[in-house]
Amino acid sequence: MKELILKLFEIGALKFGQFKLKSGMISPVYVDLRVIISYPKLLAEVSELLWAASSKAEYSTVCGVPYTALPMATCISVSHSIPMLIRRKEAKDYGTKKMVEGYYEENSKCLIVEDVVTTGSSVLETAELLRKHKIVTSDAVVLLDRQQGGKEKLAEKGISLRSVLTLVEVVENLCEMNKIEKTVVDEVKQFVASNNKSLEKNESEKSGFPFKQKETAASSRIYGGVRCDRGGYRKRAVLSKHLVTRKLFEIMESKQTNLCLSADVVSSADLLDLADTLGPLVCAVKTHIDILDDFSPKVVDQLVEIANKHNFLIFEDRKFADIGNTVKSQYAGGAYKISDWSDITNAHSLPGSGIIEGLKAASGGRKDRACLLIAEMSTKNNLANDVYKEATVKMAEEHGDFVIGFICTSKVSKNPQHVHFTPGVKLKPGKDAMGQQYLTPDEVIKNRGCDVIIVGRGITDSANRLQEATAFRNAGWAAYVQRVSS
Ligand code: 5IU
Repeated sequence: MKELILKLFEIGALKFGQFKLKSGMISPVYVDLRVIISYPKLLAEVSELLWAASSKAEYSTVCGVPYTALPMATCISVSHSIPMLIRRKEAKDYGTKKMVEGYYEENSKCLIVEDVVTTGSSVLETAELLRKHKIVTSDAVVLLDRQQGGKEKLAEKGISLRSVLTLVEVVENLCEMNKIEKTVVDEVKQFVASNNKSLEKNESEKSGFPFKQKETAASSRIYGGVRCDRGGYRKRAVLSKHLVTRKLFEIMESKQTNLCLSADVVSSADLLDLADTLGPLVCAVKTHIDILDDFSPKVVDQLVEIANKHNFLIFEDRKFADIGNTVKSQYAGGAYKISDWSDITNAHSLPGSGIIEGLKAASGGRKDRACLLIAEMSTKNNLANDVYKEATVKMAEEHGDFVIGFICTSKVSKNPQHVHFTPGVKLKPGKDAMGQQYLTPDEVIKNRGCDVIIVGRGITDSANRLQEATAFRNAGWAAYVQRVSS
């Protein structure tokens, strides 16, 4: 490895000094592996190392993340007779409009090849596109891991990242070879650590507790052998088994928001604009994809991109209600292919547990897909009574690998892993002309013990949506802070 590191240093692929990154952050190291293509021997060597690093992965095709990793994937393909796929960055505007070029079989496995990983978002983008084409992507390999959370982020999405080199290993070796000073090594190590730390610190500083929350006998209880506070999203993130629940609670804590925007608009442009403008303020965006007048698969691609950019979950409010066999096709197929792009969907418990089996089957066992059961509705004279509600909670308990919580108007389950989403929220109580009933964020979060407020017209009908969304976000978060610190 020493030789490789030295060569990379010598060709200027690694530079040390003060560099302003895309994010605005000042980094003591700059990595530019594009230059490798000017050194064919090195390119071949690097590709062999990438191939060797992924020897434990199972795959029948390779796909490079455009552009730098494309020649690396090509070398692996040619040297080891492994068919290659190319992921387009933009669809051609003529011909077949394919986003993935090359022959593949449904459910075949593909190894993603990348040159450098920082946050993992480029690998993830490629994985999501391949997954959309029903290509299994559970492994990726990278030449250099900058150790800035990418590996962990990808693991959350079910992708195991192997690397040939890590940044710390690179600088330690260069120092041993007297190429850089020890002070530079320390600076880089500090940069790596503070990047991770600043994430942690951000989270804890942003936890929203004006005074440190103490876990007292009164504020905590034992659930399933785990001691937890009554409502702390952070603790619940840690003890939650389901990936989506963990992710949701983590987003809520790090962005300090329990607001889910109900983006009930009829134009794609309006939907995307809302998601992009209000994305920083929300933990989730709820869609009714079938009310768009101008739906096209491109809209959900763009929505996923925006969700990644602003770190929120997508929740398609489909309210499945049919037999298992039918919802299976409704969830994965049809025009909308909901399971491809929506992290969360919801279902009525009315048909019994077969509906969950059907949805689960359609999700293909993906761990990053989850469902909420409708335990209660916000509307006047709805038919959900206590017996129905209790049976719904029991059904959720029995399907914890897919059901993560409820749509409800008050806390229905004591299981801290269950998330309670509440629709029918405005800043003042009230109703609409068709049976909708509104509660305030304070009532929903503080008094009724729910976790997420779902707000639609309270925001979308406002002349200043950003201002209104901020007001809902602040009200929801303040109610949460009061709940957990009381
Ligand atoms: N929604 C409800 N009540 C429910 C369920 C879903 O309002 O019981 I289940 C949906 C409907 C709409 C959003 O998409 O939540 C609420 O929108 P408004 O905030 O505009 O009322």
